[in-house]
Amino acid sequence: MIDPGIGTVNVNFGRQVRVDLPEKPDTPCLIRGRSLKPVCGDWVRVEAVAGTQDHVIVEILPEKNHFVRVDKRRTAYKIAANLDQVWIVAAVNPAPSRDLINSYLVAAHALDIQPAIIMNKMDLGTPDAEVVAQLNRLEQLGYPVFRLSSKSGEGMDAWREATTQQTQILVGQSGVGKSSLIRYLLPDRPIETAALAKLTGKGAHTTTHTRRHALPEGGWLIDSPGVWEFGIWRMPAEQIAEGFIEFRPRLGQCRFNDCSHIHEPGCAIQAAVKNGEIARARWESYARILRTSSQTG
Ligand SMILES: Nc1nc2c(ncn2[C@@H]2O[C@H](COP(=O)(O)OP(=O)(O)OP(=O)(O)O)[C@@H](O)[C@H]2O)c(=O)[nH]1
Ligand SMILES: [Mg+2]
Ligand SMILES: [Zn+2]
Repeated sequence: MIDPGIGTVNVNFGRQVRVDLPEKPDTPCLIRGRSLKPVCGDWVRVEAVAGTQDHVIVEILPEKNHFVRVDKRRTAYKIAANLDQVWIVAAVNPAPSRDLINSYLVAAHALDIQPAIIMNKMDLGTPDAEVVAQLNRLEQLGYPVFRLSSKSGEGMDAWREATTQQTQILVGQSGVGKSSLIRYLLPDRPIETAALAKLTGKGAHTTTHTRRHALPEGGWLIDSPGVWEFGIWRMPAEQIAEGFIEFRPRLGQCRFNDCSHIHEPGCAIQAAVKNGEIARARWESYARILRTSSQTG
């Protein structure tokens, strides 16, 4: 074996993995052993097999962080590694279910990856009043919110500028236009997108693999298959509360150490909701996410 070095995974097709190696971009590689499961963005050590053209991934190097998707049993699976930012993509249509964006925010904070929000398909009109109010609240809390249309081009220059120099993953339900956003920045790349199903208005899971795309001005965007309904994995109640960033300065100030901030007396969070310092809609969303997360399913 010869050592062509350390590379970064672009996409894992199962048997074949494509790796950006020094001097050898997007090299097809095999995996040594069944226990190695490299994902998009993983740093891997690759060896060339002597006397052949084959390359083999022999080791996954320690990761900085990773993003997950969650299956029906609410088990988390790693889908991409070594990220700087998560773009939570929602759209005017299909509209986000009411706790979807907050759930993604909780997930991003739990994984310690910086989140930002995209409302796509603004060419279709204004989102529902509740969604508009939610986006304004999130903006006030300091989250970047980009209102875009990859169809009309609205907002796309500002977004392009925000995407350079980092490794970013786009997540969000199927059909919100994640792949279309990437295609807008990379018009020459064959990136699959597809119309929403006529009957359901849902996306049809067009993107099948999590894949990394290099941007011309630096940085990488990772496209991922949409999830229709993203529940969060089972996590401790405190971690859900920490995913609501305006709760953080008040955590630890409740009368009871194990306060769930829902019904207990002497609760600093409920007090802040009563006096208007925390938006009631956010607290209600927290309560629903907490309840769903503790259900067994
Ligand atoms: N009107 C409008 N339609 C859009 C916009 N962006 C994407 N679409 C359409 O929405 C549909 C879904 O777009 P995709 O980019 O495939 O969505 P996706 O999020 O990648 O979906 P999955 O790969 O299934 O997760 C396609 O028909 C797109 O043409 C937009 O800004 N405005
Ligand atoms: Mg897609
Ligand atoms: Zn409390």
